[in-house]
Amino acid sequence: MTKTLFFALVAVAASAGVFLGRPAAGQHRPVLVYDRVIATQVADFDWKDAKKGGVSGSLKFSARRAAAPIVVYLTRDGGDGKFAVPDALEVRQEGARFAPGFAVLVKGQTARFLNDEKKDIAHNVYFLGATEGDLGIFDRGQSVQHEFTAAGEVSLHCSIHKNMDGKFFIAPSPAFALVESDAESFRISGVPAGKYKLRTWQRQKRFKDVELDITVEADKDATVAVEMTR
Ligand SMILES: [Cu+2]
Repeated sequence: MTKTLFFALVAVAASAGVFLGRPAAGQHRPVLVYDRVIATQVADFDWKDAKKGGVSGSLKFSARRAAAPIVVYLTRDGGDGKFAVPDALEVRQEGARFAPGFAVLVKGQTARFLNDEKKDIAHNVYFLGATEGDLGIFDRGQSVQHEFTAAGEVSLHCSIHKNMDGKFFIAPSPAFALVESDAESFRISGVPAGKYKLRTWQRQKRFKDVELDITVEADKDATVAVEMTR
C-alpha cells in the first residue's frame, strides 16, 4: 500500500550538521540527540506566483526497513521563497503522552501543546534539536505554543514525566512527502519549477540519507529512483 502525503513547495539551500544534546545537572535531559539542522536561504519569489510541477519517486532499500516513516523533502538551489504555512498543529497531552507523538511540520508552523488531562496533572514541554526551547510548566486546561522557525529534527520532552517524548521533523518548505514504513513510492506536488536537492530524513536512522539533484519543470513530474543503502 502506498501512502504519501505531499504538498506544494519551494526553496532552500541546505547543509547537514550533527547536534549533541548535553545533559544538565539535576534535570531530565536525554543523553544524546542526533539532529540534522537544515540551513535555509531566502529567495525573493512567491510560491503562489510560480509555475509548478512535481516529483514522483520510487524507494528501494538494501536491507530491512524500520517500522518508522521516512520524509523525502526538497530544498531549492538558490534559496527559499515565500510559501503559505499550514495552520497550527495541536498536540494533546492526556495520559502523559504527546498526541500526535510524531509529526512533520513546515518551517514557520506553530505547534500548540494543550494540557487536556482529566485530573490535576501539570506538564512541561521542552525541545532539543534544530531548535531548543522550554515552554515552562502549565496546568490542566492550559496550553503553550511555539513557532518552529528552523528546519530539522526536534525531539519533544516533559521535565515532569520522563517517559513522555515525541518527535517533529520541521520540513524546510511544503515540498515534502511523508513515506510510511510500508510505502515504496512517493509523490510531491505543487513544486515551483526549478533546481532542487532531494533529501531524506529517517525517524529511525538505518540507512545513509540520500541527496540527489533534480529539476522540476512546470506541469510535469520529475521521476526519481531513491536507493537507500547502509
Ligand atoms: Cu508531562
